[in-house]
Amino acid sequence: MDPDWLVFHPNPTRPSFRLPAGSVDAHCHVFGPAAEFPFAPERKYTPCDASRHQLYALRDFLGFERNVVVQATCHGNDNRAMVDALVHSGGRARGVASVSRDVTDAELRAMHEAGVRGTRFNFVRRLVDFTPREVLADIARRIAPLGWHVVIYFEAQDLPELWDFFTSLPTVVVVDHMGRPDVSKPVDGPEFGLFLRLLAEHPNIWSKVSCPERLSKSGPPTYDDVVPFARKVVESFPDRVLWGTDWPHPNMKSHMPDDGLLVDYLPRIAVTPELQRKLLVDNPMRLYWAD
Ligand code: 0GY
Repeated sequence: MDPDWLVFHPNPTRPSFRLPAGSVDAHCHVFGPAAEFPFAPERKYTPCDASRHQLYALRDFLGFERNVVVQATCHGNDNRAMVDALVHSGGRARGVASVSRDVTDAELRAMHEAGVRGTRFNFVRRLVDFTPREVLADIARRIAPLGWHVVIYFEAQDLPELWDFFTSLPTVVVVDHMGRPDVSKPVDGPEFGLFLRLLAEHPNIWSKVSCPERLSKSGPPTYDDVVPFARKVVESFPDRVLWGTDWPHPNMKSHMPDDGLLVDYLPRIAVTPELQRKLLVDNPMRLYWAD
């Protein structure tokens, strides 16, 4: 089973930006190892193995203290690799799962005990098959009593159609990667304006300002065209933003980012120590380590 996308950067640069003490990498993944945790038959891509050992070595190298491990579509609703990473983290990792409507309360409770604090709904068509909204609404209703939130991943052009569903969710809602804006459009234009309005009008909606490497058209190493978008979100909603490396960068086909340089991108989008502390420490701690 050969991977069909690039392998993560083998020896990232040591960042020059010193992360605030207690920083959380709030969007990253573990994949396999496939021999132990097989990939889902319905997956749309096959990643390379990216183990918890490798993830935690990167955490220490970059200067993070904690991780939020997000279930990716290549593992479907089989959360075992992610949960295994949480239970071997010494309490330094929390997780976001992907579950089906028939998950039992006992299974949800066991995941909560392991450190899961959210479930992810993916609307990116190249990544998943369609799930009816009423199924997702049912899942949201089931996880809400645990205090979990919903992570949503979608593309900017689909926001108008998804708006009513997103704003009807009963939990905190975290948008992955700023709703994937088309950064060749203006930051003060109507498309990104709609996304900003989503957050302005709904105080339960948060945004990750991660993944310049996915959104950029100007490219590495500085991803200049994404900076104004992320900076705008950080400065408009400083108490509702999160950031993560997205290691090991699934599905990247154009280039593989240097994770150290991604850390060096941070002070360009969160330009004061206070904004950096909120983005990297206070906000993820409030959402994932409240207890
Ligand atoms: C990401 C982005 C991607 C993949 C997934 O669940 C996934 O497979 O989210 C992507 O291909 O854009 O956040 O990891």
